[in-house]
Amino acid sequence: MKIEGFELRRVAMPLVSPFRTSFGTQTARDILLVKAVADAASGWGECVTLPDPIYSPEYTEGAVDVMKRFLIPALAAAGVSDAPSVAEALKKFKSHRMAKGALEMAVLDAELRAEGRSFARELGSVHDRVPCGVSVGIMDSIPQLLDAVGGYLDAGYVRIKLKIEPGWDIEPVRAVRERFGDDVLLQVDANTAYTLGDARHLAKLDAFDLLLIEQPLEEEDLIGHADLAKVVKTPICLDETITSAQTAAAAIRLGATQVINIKPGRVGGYLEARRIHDLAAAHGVPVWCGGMVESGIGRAANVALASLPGFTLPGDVSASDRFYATDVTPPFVMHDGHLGVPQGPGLGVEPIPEILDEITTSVEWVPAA
Ligand code: OSB
Ligand code: MG
Repeated sequence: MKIEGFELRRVAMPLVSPFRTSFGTQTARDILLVKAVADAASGWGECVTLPDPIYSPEYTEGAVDVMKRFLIPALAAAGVSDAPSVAEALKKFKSHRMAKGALEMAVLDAELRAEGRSFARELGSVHDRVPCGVSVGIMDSIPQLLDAVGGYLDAGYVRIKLKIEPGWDIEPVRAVRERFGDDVLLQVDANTAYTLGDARHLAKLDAFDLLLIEQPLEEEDLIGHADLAKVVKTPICLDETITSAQTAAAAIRLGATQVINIKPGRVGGYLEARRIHDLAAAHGVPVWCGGMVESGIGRAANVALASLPGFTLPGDVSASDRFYATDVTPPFVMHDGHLGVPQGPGLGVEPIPEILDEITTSVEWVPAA
């Protein structure tokens, strides 16, 4: 396969409702889609950066810049023609994993489409559908939260994740448990909003039988998470901290994480995501697939990944309409709390041309030959 270049396309997608986390509120997604154009086929990638470096050090304008200035020229210079050589060719550039992951995803999609194989088959899928969890933002009031959670449970979501921060933690969890009962699979995500000094406070969550508490402390604080795990009985699950199979191995060894949230963009792509899945499985550590409010492009690949055998907990793998009234691909629709795993070549889905045109805010062609 000869790669001719990459199309970098920005699309504007309004959210159905504001999504508030401890690091900020999103009302729309400005998504960078990457199309790898090769002689054999074209493929799509989605860069999961946010506009500001507030979840990860990466941000969308930075991703565009590093792709154009360094990553795509390096792929061209190395004559990269398949997905496994992408990470190798880009290794000399530090970090920028979301940017690298988006390019690798586009090349992988092109390669698989040319070969007529699906992401699911390539990654090692063992299920034809995956259970859906939903990430519920911080709200202005508890009644508002209970309405939102009730709506998601009625829609069929099998697991609820509540975003928390200091001042919005014990009471919202208590209220959801009281209203919806002990059988609901429930977990929380702090996005680094606490310090080790909050250990006693966080231990109050132990009363609510949560599946896990996600990323309570700063991303670099492995030791803090290991210490916290000795005070809090609820399993700790790292998100932001896990940037590679290497950091995952360190976190497991130190006892800093009992469960892992795997987000392909954060770790540099689907191939590294699979390595983390394999490593975790070898250590008996459950994993689940995280989300970055993806369009149908990223969602398709996440659903495929979530169907690997080690993904034993429901992920932040929701239907398109959780975030978007109009998705760029045919929408992912939930049936009985599950999404079907796409089985067609590559991602198994493609942008709908008219919708893509309508939501595109800019397109740039970067030759790789
Ligand atoms: O921490 O998991 C997170 C969204 C953007 C950035 C970080 C996170 C999230 C989510 C939403 O929780 C996940 C989704 O796409 O459903
Ligand atoms: Mg998280």
